[in-house]
Amino acid sequence: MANIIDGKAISLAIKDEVKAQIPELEAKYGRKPCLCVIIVGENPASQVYVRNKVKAAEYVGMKSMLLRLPEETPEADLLATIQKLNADSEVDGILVQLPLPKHISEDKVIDAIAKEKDVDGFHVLNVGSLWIGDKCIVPCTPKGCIHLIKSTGIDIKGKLAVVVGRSNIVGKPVAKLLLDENATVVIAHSRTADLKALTLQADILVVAVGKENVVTADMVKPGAVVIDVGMNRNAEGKLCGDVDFAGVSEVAGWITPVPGGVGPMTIAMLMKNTIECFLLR
Ligand code: BQF
Repeated sequence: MANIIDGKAISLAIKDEVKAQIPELEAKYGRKPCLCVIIVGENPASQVYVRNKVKAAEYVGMKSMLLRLPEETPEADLLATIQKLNADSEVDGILVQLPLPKHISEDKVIDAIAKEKDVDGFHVLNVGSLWIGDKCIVPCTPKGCIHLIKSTGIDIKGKLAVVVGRSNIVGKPVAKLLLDENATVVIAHSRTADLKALTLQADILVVAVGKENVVTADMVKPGAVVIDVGMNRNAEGKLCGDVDFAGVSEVAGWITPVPGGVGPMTIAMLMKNTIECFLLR
């Protein structure tokens, strides 16, 4: 039976660290860090996510702003809002909740954010810096995944890490971070010829596809560390990941649950990134 990696507890410890830092930062710089979250439209999942982010900011004692814009907001208006926040010396971090309505270009919007206020680390210049190996803002979810893997005490160096999924938000950056830890990294995806043959060799398996039961017990090497980034609703409407938790937890050495695994770590890393952005300015 696998050890369960308690993302909720680990994220709480990180948030408490940040919470302890805020009064020191305020004493030193005369103001608190401030995170601004923008949501466009009424996507119910996005509503929950932005609420989690604002709640966490309140918990750690930083300033936060939530801007709600209607679904029909023209792209130009959103870009103008971002320009204003870029120029606002009180704002340290700007986050635009994704996905955006179809008439708005996510790339254009993300790249309009001043790169030193890009708390998500999605700006093209931050992505470039990440891949070159320069200092940068590291995307929250990948950063949280590495934190969870390290929490097991296993040594990442030299291990075979298989990442399933190749999104710009999780798959690609988490692969780069694993490479930085000297893992041997394979990225698998929907066109991978024999997924099971790869995953069976993985010492570390990160699954970020966005589909239920992509990884089952027969696909996992005994003792492996399994990080489930998925956030799906199953037939009964319950939250579930991309990994068959019941089955895989019989085989894996370590596994993250959903909920209570990677999700809370994403939020904790956002708090850390906001502090980093504050210190950049
Ligand atoms: C938990 C996200 C898919 C697409 C866009 C805690 C969150 C989720 C779960 C959360 C996510 C997922 C976020 C739990 C933010 C993580 O207790 O398990 C927190 O708020 N997340 C997002 O902003 O955009 C997404 C998943």
